[in-house]
Amino acid sequence: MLVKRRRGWEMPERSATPESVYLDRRALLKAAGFGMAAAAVPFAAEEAAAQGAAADPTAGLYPARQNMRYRLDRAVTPEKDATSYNNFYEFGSHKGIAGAAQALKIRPWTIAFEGMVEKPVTIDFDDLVKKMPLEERLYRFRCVEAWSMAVPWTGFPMKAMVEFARPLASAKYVVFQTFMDPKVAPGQRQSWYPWPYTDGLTVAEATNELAFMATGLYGKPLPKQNGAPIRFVTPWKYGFKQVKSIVRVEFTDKRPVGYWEKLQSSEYGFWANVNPKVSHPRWSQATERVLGSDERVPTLLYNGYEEFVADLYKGMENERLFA
Ligand SMILES: Nc1nc2c(c(=O)[nH]1)N[C@H]1C(S)=C(S)[C@@H](COP(=O)(O)O)O[C@H]1N2
Ligand SMILES: [Mo]
Repeated sequence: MLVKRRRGWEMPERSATPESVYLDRRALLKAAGFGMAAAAVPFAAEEAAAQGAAADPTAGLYPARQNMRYRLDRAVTPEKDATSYNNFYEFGSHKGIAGAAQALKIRPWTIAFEGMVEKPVTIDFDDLVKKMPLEERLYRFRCVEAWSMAVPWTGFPMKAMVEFARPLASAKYVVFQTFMDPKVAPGQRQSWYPWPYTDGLTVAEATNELAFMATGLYGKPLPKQNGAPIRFVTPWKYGFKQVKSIVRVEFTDKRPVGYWEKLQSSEYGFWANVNPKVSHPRWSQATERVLGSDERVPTLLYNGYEEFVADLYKGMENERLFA
C-alpha cells in the first residue's frame, strides 16, 4: 500500500497563511473584478515601478513566484515584527537597529568569490541577482535566544551560487563575510568584537536544497535591517549562522571559526543545528517565543526540517553538533 508520509514541516492547511496574500496585486485586482478601476492602475503601477527601478534595478523582480514545496506549520509573522525586531550587531547590540541600519549604502554593492575556486571573481550584486532563479519560500526561523518567526524570503538556492562560483573539488567549507565600514556601522567601532562578521557552512550544507540566498522579504527587496542586499538563510540552524549583508564568499578546506564562536566558544559552535534537547549553557532551547504573538511553542529538532537535513550529519555523533 502506498502511504503518503507526512513530513515534519507539512502543515494542516488551516494553519497556513493564505497564499493569496502573496499573489501579485494586479492579478488580485483583476481577479476581484476591478475592471472599471483598471484603466487608472497600470499608469500608477508603471510610474512607481519606473521610480523604484532608478533606485533599485532589481525592484521589478519582486514579488517572485512562491515555491510551494516549502510549507509552514504556523502563521506567517506580521511584517512589522520581522522588520523591527532584529539582530545586527554592526548597528547595535539591541533589537531596535532598523533605523540605524538605513545608513548602510547598498548600491553599488559587489560580492567577491575567492579562495579555492577555479577563478576568483567579483560581481556586482544587481548582475548576480539577474543571473539567478528568484523564488519565494516560506521558512521558519529560530534564533539561539529562543525567539522565532516564520517569513516569506525571496531569493535563490545557495546551490546555484556555489555552481556560479565554481569551487575546486578539494574545497570543503564556504565562508561568508559581512561588509566592514565603521563609519556607517557604529557597532564596528567597538574593537572587542571580532569584525567583520563571518560564519560558514560545509559545501555539503551549502548545496542542500534548503540553503537559500535571500535578497527579498515579504515580496519586496530585503530591508537593510534584515541584511540587504543579500544574506543567507539555513532554516535548520540557529539564526546567528545566517550572515547578513554579504560582500565576500570564500571557499576553503579549513573549518572556519565564526563571529560568535570567536567571541564565546563555550556557547557557540560551528554546527549550530537547532535542537530542543541541547540547552544553551545559560537557557533551555526546549521552547520558543513566537514573534508577534504571546505564544510559546515547542522547538523541533532541526527546527522541523529533519527530513531535508538529517542525512548531512550521519556518522557525526561524536561531533559537537548542536551548540
Ligand atoms: N552581519 C550580521 N549578520 C547577522 C547578525 C549580526 O549581528 N550581524 N545576527 C545574526 C543573528 S543572531 C540573527 S538571529 C539573525 C537575525 O536576522 P533578522 O534580523 O533578519 O531576524 O541575523 C544573523 N546575522
Ligand atoms: Mo540570533
